[in-house]
Amino acid sequence: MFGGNDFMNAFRLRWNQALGRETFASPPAPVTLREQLTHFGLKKQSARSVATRGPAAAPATPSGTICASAAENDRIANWRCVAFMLAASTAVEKHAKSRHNCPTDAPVRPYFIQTSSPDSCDPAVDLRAGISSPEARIPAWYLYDEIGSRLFDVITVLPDYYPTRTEAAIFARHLPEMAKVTDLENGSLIDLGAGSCDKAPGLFPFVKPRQYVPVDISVEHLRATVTRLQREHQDVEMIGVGTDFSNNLVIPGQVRTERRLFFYPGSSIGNFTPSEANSFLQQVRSQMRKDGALWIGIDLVKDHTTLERAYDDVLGVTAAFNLNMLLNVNRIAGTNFEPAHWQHRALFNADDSRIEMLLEAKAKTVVRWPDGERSFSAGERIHTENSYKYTPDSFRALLEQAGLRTIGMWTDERQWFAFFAAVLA
Ligand code: AVI
Repeated sequence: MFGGNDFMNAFRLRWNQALGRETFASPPAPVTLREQLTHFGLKKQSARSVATRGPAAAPATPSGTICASAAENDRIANWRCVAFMLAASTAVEKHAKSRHNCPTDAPVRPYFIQTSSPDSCDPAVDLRAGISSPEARIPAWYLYDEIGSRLFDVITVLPDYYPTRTEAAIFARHLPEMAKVTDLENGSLIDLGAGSCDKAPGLFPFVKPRQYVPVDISVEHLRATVTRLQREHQDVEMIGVGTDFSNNLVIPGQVRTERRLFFYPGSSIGNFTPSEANSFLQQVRSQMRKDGALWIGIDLVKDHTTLERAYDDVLGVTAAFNLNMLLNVNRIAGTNFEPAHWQHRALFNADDSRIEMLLEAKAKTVVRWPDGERSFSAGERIHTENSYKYTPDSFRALLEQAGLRTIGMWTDERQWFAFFAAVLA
């Protein structure tokens, strides 16, 4: 629950931001919830209404979301956020209490928390800088607009793209043993990058979580799926968390600290550089106690033809996925990329042990935006994604560097993919 300490810490943070202060000297004078709400210009609402619709006069906040970091530099928004958190914390506690006593036919509701804003900087500025750089690059997350996300779903079922299928086969075969080794029944299953939550519910019968915490960049991505899942699993408390965990993993105080199982499937850690992967693992470690564990999927090094075919499939879906990024960038950065002037490349860089996805200019081309341009000669490339491939030993070493100890590793017959279980070292 949004307990006293967590609440006070969050309150102090907001309080300091509202005052423009870095540190907090003494706690604010105690006042009643009603006084706080009136002071901040918020209408008094019922607990239920705050939990499901947000505060009546809050700043632009997605409905039903507990705001923990809107408008970082706007003092007024900060004051309102304080009030919102006060109201929301009361609502969440009342809601949780009422769940204990509620008649069995009452619907159980998940709740949702956005702990950081997905768009904290100006993406157009970053994108133009990356395109202008001598070694042009576009960050991989721009692959995932609406079309890109659908194309990625198709990629996961392509005959050439083996990781998703191979990971599923490892689960089908080894899940009971994995659950036995980790032994985290009745804990919190924290699903990092949950998306459409299509993998973690398959773990429920084995892991038997008390809480399910899907985490994604935006809580809005989770809302419909988690609401449906909650109906199907009424005994599991569900808390959807929106946060950009690639930079900063913040697990809110409502998530129980005991027996946390962090679940990071899909070999997405391969899209981080080794140093980003190290800091991500350290953050996971910092949110985990001795009784917790991490389950993480990685793609293993294998013959280069198989690797390159997985990222340059015969049907051209990955090529479309990569080229579509240019349309997304045009919308965000005001550029005039013409996808027909570019071709997809996917090459294995053995020195760095990674697949590099690139877009290569077919002929000399000039890309323009409102106050700038960049000329590309024929064959010049833009780097769009890395997908690192590990050996069992190199990944074990990466875990160790981050202070995590491997307690199990499961792989498929061809040793193409692996799932690691790790605990605090
Ligand atoms: C999301 N991630 C693990 C995929 C990968 O294999 O690196 C992204 C991807 N890019 C092209 N195909 C798949």
